[in-house]
Amino acid sequence: MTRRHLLRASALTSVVAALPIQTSLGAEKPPTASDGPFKLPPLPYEADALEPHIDAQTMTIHHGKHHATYVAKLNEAVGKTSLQVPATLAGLRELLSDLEQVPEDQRAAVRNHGGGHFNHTLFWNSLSKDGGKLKGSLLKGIETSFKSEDAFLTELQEKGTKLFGSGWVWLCYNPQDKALTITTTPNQDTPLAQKHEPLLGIDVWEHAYYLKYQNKRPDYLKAVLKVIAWDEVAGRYESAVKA
Ligand code: MN3
Repeated sequence: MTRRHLLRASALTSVVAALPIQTSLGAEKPPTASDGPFKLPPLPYEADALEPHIDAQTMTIHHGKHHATYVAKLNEAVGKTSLQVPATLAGLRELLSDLEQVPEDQRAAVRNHGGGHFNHTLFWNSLSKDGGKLKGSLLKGIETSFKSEDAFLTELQEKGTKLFGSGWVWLCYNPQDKALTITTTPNQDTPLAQKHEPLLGIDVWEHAYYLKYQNKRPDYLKAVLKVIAWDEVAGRYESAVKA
C-alpha cells in the first residue's frame, strides 16, 4: 500500500459511518470476498443441483471464484471512497441505478464489480431444479408483450445468442410503459441504469458455460431455460408492477 493510500484510508475512517469499511492497513494479501462489508452469499442450492443442465464444476468455479472476485473488488473500490451506503443488495441497487454518485476514479470498478455482484446474486436465485412453469400474471404479461410464451422464449434465446462478447440477456419490466421487454447488457452492466427492473437475467459470459458447452452458447441457453425458477421470476414481476 502506498503512502498516498494510507493517508487517504486514515482520513476516511473518520467520515465513514454507515459502511464499516475495512481498509486492511498493512495487509498485502489480495482481498477476499469475506474481507469487506459486501459478502458473497452462499448458493441457494448444492453446486450439483442443476445437473445435467448446468454442471457442478461450472457452478463451483462460477460462484466461488468469479462471483467471489466481483465481491472482493467491489469492496476494494467502495473502500477507496467515502460513499455511505448500506452493504446490502438494496444499497448496491441504489449505487447501480445512479452511478454518477460514485466518485469518478472508482465508478468503472463499482459499475463492473458491483454489477457483477448484483447480477450473479439475481442469477443464482433465478435458477432451480423445480422452478415451476410460466403461469398466472407473469404468463399473461408475457403474452401481452410478446404474443405467446413460445415467441418470448425464442426472442430470449436469439438475443442471448446474438449478443457479441460477454454480457447478459434480460427479461425486464419497464415501469414507463408497464410492458415486459427483453434487453441485453454488455459486461456486468445492469438494466437498473436504464430504469428497467430486472426480473430474470441469464449470464452469457463464456465462463458460465464453456466447460460443458464450449463455444455452443445456444445449447447452453436451451439448457438454462430448463432450470429457470419461474415462480421466483413471477414474484419479482408482481412486486415490480405494484411498486
Ligand atoms: Mn458470470
